[in-house]
Amino acid sequence: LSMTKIDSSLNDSLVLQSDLANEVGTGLTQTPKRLPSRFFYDDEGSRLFAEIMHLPEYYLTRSEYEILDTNQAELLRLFAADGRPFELIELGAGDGLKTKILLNHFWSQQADFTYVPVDISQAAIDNLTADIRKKWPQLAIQPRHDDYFNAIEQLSNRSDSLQNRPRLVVLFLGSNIGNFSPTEARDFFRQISQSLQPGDLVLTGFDLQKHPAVIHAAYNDRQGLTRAFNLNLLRRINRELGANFDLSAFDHYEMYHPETGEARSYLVSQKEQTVAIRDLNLTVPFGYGEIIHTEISRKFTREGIAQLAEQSGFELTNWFTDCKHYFADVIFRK
Ligand code: AVJ
Repeated sequence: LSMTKIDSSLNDSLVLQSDLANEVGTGLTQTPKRLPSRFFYDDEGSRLFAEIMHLPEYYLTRSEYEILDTNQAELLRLFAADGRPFELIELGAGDGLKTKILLNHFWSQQADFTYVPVDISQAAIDNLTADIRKKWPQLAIQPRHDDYFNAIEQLSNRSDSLQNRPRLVVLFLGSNIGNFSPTEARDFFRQISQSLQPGDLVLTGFDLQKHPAVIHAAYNDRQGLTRAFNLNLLRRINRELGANFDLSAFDHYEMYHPETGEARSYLVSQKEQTVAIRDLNLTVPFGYGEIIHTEISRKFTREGIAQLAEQSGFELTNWFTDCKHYFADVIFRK
């Protein structure tokens, strides 16, 4: 699991630059070429992803929305059990589209909680904070511009004593875990588990295995937003590392493999070409049809999720799904 140290006083294009440089340098000199999907989320990438969530083909968001909407009362009962205050820490909050359903309900029920959205995009966190302050001026919110790993590390360094501490409820929605390898996913939840106290909870979303055509379409939308999202990675490298990728010479390609549950995204070089990356003093040759692997969006089974909980020191206590059984939100209890 690559740990990215972030100085939250700087903006994300600055702080991740050396990390981006390293990963681009190694990823584009390997065969097959690859770039890590976490670099999708510069401000433009975060904006494009927010649009993807509204696409007809991108069922994940609607399915999870339905789950949270249907189960909001039950979730509040679980979070606020024993009448203890709770802290809702959302890793990768983005525009908070789905979380606002919960915030709205919790607020209307006068629940005693603080919302701590964490996101790698400064613009995303600023917009979300402004929106929430407008909708619910009295809601306690502590926004953090940070990456997941740092935010988790902070959980265990809290100064409040155990007795006075609110229950921590970590939200990790949207099947963001799908971008991790199985080992990374296990290590990620282990790290969260080690930072929590017994009784603390994680509410996390998993996209489930289903008809391959449904999954394939979600990453091949007709409007071409997923394509723009994927290509934006090259634009970012042009801007931040002084590269000269010609975006019109690369195409988007996605492939879902139902035996492994992996949806893989690629950028495809449409001709033989050489790209110069000034800041790395590197030229990268591309063959005709050569790919850069940019993302894995893993799809899960119920057994796989149960195993993940067990391997990372959690108990899977609740399982919520949408009416089509496309998606699951589950509670992992420490
Ligand atoms: C935000 C990681 C859940 O993998 O479905 C959307 C990102 N990539 N379309 C996903 C994404 C292409 C998304 N996650």
